[in-house]
Amino acid sequence: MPTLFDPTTAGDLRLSNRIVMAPLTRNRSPNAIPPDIAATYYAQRATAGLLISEATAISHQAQGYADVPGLYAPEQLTAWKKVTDAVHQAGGRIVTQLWHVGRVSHTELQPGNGAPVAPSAITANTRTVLFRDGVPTFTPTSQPRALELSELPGIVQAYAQAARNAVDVAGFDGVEIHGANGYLLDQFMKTGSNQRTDAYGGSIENRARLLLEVTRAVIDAVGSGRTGIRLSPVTTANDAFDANPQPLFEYVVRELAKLGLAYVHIIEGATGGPRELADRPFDYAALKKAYRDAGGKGAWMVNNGYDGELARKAVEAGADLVSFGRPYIANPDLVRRIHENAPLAELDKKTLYGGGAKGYIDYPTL
Ligand code: 8OZ
Repeated sequence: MPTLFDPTTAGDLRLSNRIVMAPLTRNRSPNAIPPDIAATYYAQRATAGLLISEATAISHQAQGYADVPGLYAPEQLTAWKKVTDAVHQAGGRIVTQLWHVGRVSHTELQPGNGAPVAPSAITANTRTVLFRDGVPTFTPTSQPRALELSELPGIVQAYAQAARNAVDVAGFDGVEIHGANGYLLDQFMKTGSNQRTDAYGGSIENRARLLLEVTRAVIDAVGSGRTGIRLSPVTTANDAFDANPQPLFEYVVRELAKLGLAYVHIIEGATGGPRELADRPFDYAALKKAYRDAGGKGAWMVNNGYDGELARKAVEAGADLVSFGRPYIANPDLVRRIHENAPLAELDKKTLYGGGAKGYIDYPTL
């Protein structure tokens, strides 16, 4: 029986253990360019089997928060290369998370101050982070406009180009498609945000179409062994809601199984909140079985609210990888702390979003 601390592989990625740093938005990238201290921040955490970068915009239109990084301009890629070099120097592996926020944005952040784009013109009941006098301020998202059918191929291509940029130029070991947390691809999949009547709305097959097209295009760009995906079947994040998530996500993972991904990353329950939701029941074992029965060979990564004990149990129950988000902020040596059953440091909420080195690269190791 493998343990959390045994090496493994996820597609083409060789990982020194099964503990993963989950993507964490930190809003420290003015002009969408990661700061120099991002190299220190990620390298400090390189003992994780795999680091997943903070969510990173695939285009200007894809951006929904102040000071989040991008993967579409040369200065951004040059800055990311410093990060990936530092992580590799420290013996780690790092993939980036490909992000299009869809309707979770604000006109202030959009090209030409236009409306954010979405499957349908339904405003999300959620807030984004803008800076007001340098202070991160939660602000309601703007009314979106529905994407034209003719715009969708361009969005698929933007994912593929960002993936190529990430691997070929910025030196990432791979990419994770952000299909979770109420952002664009999740908006298309779920009934609460998709009222389209074309080939991208209505049936499960239609609602899953954009996610699967993006996945195929990214695989064509960087290879299936370097491509992972993150899904959140029942999250409440960003007003996400689907009337019948079990058959939707079982269909999605059966289709993904045919594509040969490096890993499938599942947020169980409400992102950063309860793992079980009374009004949104979901059978994760059935989801994994649907993937394996359809021939899916990618690593199965579980997430949300794990501690060392729960993670050990998850691996015993057959999870291949366990990702930790918030615990990684204040515990750069989380692998060692879990291994030694050492106490975990608490993060400072005041320095979570925005700012500089404080609360970013100054959390000590044991
Ligand atoms: C917290 C704040 C802003 C963005 C996600 C990218 O939930 C995020 C995010 C999280 O996936």
